[in-house]
Amino acid sequence: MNEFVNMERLTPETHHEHTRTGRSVEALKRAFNDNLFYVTGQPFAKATPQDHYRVLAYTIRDRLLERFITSAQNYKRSGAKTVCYLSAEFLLGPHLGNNILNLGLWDNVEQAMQELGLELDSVLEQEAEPGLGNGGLGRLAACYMDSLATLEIPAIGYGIRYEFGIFDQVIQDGWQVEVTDAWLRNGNPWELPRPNLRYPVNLGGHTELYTDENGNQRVRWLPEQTVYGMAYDTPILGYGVYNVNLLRLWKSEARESFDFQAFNLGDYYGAVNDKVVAENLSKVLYPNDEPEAGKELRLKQQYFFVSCSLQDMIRIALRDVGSLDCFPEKFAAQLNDTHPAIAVAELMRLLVDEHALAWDSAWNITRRTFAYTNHTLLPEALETWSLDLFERILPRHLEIIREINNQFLDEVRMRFLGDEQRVARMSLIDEAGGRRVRMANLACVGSFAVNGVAQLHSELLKSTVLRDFHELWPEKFSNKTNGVTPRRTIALSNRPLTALIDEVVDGDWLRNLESLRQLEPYAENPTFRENWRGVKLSAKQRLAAYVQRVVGVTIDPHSLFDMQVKRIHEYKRQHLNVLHIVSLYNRLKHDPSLKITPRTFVFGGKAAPGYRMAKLIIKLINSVAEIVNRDPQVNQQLRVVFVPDLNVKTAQQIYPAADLSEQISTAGKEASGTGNMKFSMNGALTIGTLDGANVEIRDAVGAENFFLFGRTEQQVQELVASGYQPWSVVEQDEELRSAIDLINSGLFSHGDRQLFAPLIDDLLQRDPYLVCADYRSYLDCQDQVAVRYRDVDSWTRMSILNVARIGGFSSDRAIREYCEHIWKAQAVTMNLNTEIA
Ligand code: NBG
Repeated sequence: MNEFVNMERLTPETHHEHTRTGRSVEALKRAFNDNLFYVTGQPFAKATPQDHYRVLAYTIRDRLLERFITSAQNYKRSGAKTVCYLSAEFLLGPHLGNNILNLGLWDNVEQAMQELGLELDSVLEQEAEPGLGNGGLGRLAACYMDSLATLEIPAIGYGIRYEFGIFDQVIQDGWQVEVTDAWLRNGNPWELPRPNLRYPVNLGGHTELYTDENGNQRVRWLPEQTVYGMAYDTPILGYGVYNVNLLRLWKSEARESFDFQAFNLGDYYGAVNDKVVAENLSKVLYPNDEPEAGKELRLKQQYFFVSCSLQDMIRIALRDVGSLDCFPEKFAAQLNDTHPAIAVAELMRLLVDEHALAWDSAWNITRRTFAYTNHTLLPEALETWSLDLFERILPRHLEIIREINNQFLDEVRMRFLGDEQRVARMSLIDEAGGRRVRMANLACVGSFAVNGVAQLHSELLKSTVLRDFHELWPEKFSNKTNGVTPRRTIALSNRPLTALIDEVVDGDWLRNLESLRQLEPYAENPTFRENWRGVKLSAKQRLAAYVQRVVGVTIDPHSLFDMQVKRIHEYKRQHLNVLHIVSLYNRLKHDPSLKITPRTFVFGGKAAPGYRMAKLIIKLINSVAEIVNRDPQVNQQLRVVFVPDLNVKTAQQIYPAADLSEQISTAGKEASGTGNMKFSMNGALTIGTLDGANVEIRDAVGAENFFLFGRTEQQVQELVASGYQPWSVVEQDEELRSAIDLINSGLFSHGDRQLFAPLIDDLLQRDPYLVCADYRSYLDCQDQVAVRYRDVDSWTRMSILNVARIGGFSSDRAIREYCEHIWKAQAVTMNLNTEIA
């Protein structure tokens, strides 16, 4: 008999009386008390809120583990293909609420807590989130893990267990101050350390030729240093299904706590030092948008996690299949941006040097294993490594890349006779000037599929940065528009909205988000609209209370909540938003009787620590906020707040409260955006440019339910090509000029006229992101927003329609497309009673 068939018998969780895994309120209470005693070693009366969190986390984890183990066994037995998502970032957000939701235990846990005299929300509040990502890219990886599990696709997420995630942001005197994120301080109940899963990772040194026992010429790498990667596993439970997938993160370690030989030789400090150096590798997440300096550690990090992951995959393949020939049938490995692109060379090295495959067979396997997602068109964000650095850290990989490059460039030469410029552009090594390894080129050459993350972005990839590759291999390219998980975006963040949707939408809409279409007719139902507004108002009241507590500013939940929440970056144009605020301030000051639609502007987002302009934008927002909020002549109609420390947890408070979502990047710069989807799913209307996924969101919700402004990507190109002169735009627009003058006057900077000069001068002289050029169109559009908001019913109608039509932006849809077109991966369905094939 199949030992995995009868899960009814295997699974004690179906028995209410079973404390360790039972699902009833009684069983949960008993388990909680049990764990409180045995895990924290404390009597109930002495437990702190943090203890309550930890104990509930273990209680819930107990209810995942059997599913976790059974899933792994079933996946193995089924022989199904496994998706490996290689990503330097996974921005997971707190686990506890998500796991309770996905287990279908919300009501029972809530009641159990209540009966124990605790409040579930306060317990959830205690969790320190794993901030192992910068923003959209890392959060996307987490949404995709959620969808893979929910769609029952066997998958492993591979990444780095950073000891310090993205820094915590504190605002002092209006400036961003970075504080280290010690998320592991209180331990992490969700991870299972796997001391038996450790892989060596070599760094530095040199290579040498040798002849093996069969008389073949081989290469040996004699590294300068070897560190070890140890696995830490986190179970990723699907929503409403039995499947639990695996997130495997690597922590770097020295071989031994002490190098005993050095110890015996008396070099005590040298021995400890090796340990320190090895452990540094997974110490801290790099904030993106950083200037080039000091990135040696970053290259080592990338190689470290990729090498551990590929060694792990090879171990699994040899264990399950017994050979590496079928590696591409066993695994589809997705490269999340170029951060793991070194995998192409590393898999070649492992296959050729370590497993003695012939070069051609190894290359055949490699090219059929990887697929690459590009996440940006910004030239400064395309990764390259100086040849010197690369050779110093990864001498063997440079040899391999040169060999791949030789064969590849021959292919190019044969296809495009005599086109040596093309050969130079496509080379994996940029031979001009600085001599650098181009990671995007390596990813394209080593992958069977390349995709962008929104239609416009994928088109621009083909016509700009990856044009040559598209001309060579058009069949490799496709689009996979991003998506976000409705479980966290709606169900966890916005329970009142979830309950209201539940009342009228049939079926399991959280698993089939297109069902939200059923909401459309309710846009015409006055009672439903009233309830819809009630839900929005309650979210705004919650946020207002949060802002009062955290920022100390009072905001009016009846005003229009106008929000821009995302990383701070010039291309995202938070400063365009600020120019609108300053213009409204000007209007109100010049006409004291003027009545505008009262607005609360909410900003949130981190700036890279080394990105001076972005940090100055934060200071500007806070400086404008200080004056506006204090001025009694305007502050009944205008308020500005900067919510500090945007992360997954704080974002969950913010999205539900938005009336208006600012998606105002310069057309052609935002690859996709995912915040745009999160706001829209929570009933906010979008003001946006035709950029990234905005284009598709507008198509989906209807142009009449979207506030469009600004130049198109084409018009941006044309304006730049024709010699854009920002100051001449400013000269011709009096309102823009007054806004800029007001900032220059020192009003917002206690009379200091120099403070914002770098920002203003850049706007007047270069304005690389066309803030001035789009200002007029933006302001006119904002005036329309103000008018439309006053028509309460029509606004509510638009809001309902936005949610009704946003179903296509679920990450389930995106993952289905990846599975079907790229990964060729299929579900392994499990349920309590049926047999699996
Ligand atoms: C970001 C883009 C966003 C996009 C996310 C997820 C990087 C390199 N890119 O527009 O800027 O939504 O990726 O695809 O972080």
